[in-house]
Amino acid sequence: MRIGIVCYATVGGSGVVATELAHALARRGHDVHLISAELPFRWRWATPRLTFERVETPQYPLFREPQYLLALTNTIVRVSRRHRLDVLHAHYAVPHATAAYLATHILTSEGERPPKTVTTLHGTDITLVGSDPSYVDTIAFSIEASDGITAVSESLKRDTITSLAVRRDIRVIPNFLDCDEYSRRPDAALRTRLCSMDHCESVVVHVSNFRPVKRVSVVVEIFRRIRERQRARLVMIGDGPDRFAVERQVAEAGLTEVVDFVGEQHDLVPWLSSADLFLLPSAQESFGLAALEAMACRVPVVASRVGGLPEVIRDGVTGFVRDVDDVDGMTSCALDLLSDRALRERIGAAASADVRERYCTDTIVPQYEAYYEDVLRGPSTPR
Ligand code: GMT
Repeated sequence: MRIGIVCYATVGGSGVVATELAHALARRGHDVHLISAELPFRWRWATPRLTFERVETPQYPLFREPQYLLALTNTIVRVSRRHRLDVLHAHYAVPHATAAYLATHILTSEGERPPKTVTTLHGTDITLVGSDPSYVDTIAFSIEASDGITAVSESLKRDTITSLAVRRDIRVIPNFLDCDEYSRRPDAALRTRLCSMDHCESVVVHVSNFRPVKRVSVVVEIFRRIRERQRARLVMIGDGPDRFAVERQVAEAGLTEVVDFVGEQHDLVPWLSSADLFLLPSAQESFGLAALEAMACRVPVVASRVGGLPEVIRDGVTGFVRDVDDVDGMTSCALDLLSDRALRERIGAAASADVRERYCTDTIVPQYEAYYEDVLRGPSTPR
C-alpha cells in the first residue's frame, strides 16, 4: 500500500504514535510518506520505503499567523499526486482532518483519484481544542468527512460522540509501543547518580509536556507528601509552559535538593528503568502513552481515573487509578507501593505482562492495516 501519514513533530503522544506507525508500516513492506512541519521527535533515518515530506509554511509580512492549513493541504496534494497514495492517515484532527478533506477535493476537482482518508483522534483534538467553540463546527465536519475514523480509546470514542455529535462509526485502535525497546534495562550508574542509598530510598518519575492538563503541580504535591514519610527523589522529565511555575513550587516547598528537572529525553528507557513509581495525575488523558511506556518498563503507575487511563491501567492489578481530585488516595497508593517491595514488583510485573499482551507493535499495527483495507474496499464518504 502507498500511505501518507500526517502528524505533529513536537514531543507529544500523537506525533510519537504516528511516527512509530510510519516506521512499522514501512518495515512491513508499505511505501510510507510521513508529512510534517519538522522531523518528528522519534524519526530514525535509513528505514527503507519511508520518506519524510516537509510542510513548508512561508511567512509573509501581511499575515500575523503562518498559514499552516494551506501549506499542509498543498503538501498533501503534491505528495498524493506524485506517489499516487492509496491512504492518507491524519493523526490529530485539528487541522489535519480539514487539510485531508480539502486536498481530496482539490484532487477530485482536477479529475485525479484522491487517497482514502483516515483520521485518528488522539484526545485533546476532541476534549480540549476540537470542542472549543472557535473550532468545533469545522472539526466535527472534517472528522465526519473522513473515509475512516479511529480513536485511541473507548473513552475518546464516547467523548467524540458526545461533544462533537459525530454520528459515523469510530473504530477503536489503541496506542502501541515497541515491546523489545521498552523493557526494564537497569542502568546502575544512572540509578546511583539519582539515588545513592545513604540519603535516598526510592525514585519517583513523571514524564509529560508540562501543560496544565498534566497537573504537574499535583505531581509535586503528592511527592511533597511522600517525602514526609520516605527519603524519595523525584525526576521530572519533559518541558512545557508550566515548568517555571512548578520549579517555583518545588523551591517554595524546600524540595530543590531532591527534585531533578532533566528536560526532554530521547531515550526514556534508562530513566524508567531507574524508577520505582510513575505519577500521572492528569486532568484528562485519552490514553496515556507515558503510562504505557512506564508499565512496559515494570514501573507501577499511580494515575487519575480519567479518560482512557482506566482502560490502560487495571486498577489494583497493573497499577492504581484514583478520582482526579483524590490526592490523598493517590498519595496513599504511592506510599503503599514505595514501602512494599513485593507489591511494587508484583504490580510492575503484571503491568509489563499486560502491555506485552495487549499493546505491542505486532498486535496493533495489523489492526491499522486491516482498517485501511476496510476503508479502501468501502465507498468514499459523500462530500
Ligand atoms: O497530552 C498532550 O498534551 C498531547 C497529546 C498529543 O497529541 O500528543 O496527547 C494525547 O494523545 C496521546 C497519544 O494518543 C495520548 O496518549 C494522550 O493521552 C493524549 N492526551 C490527552 O488526552 C490529554
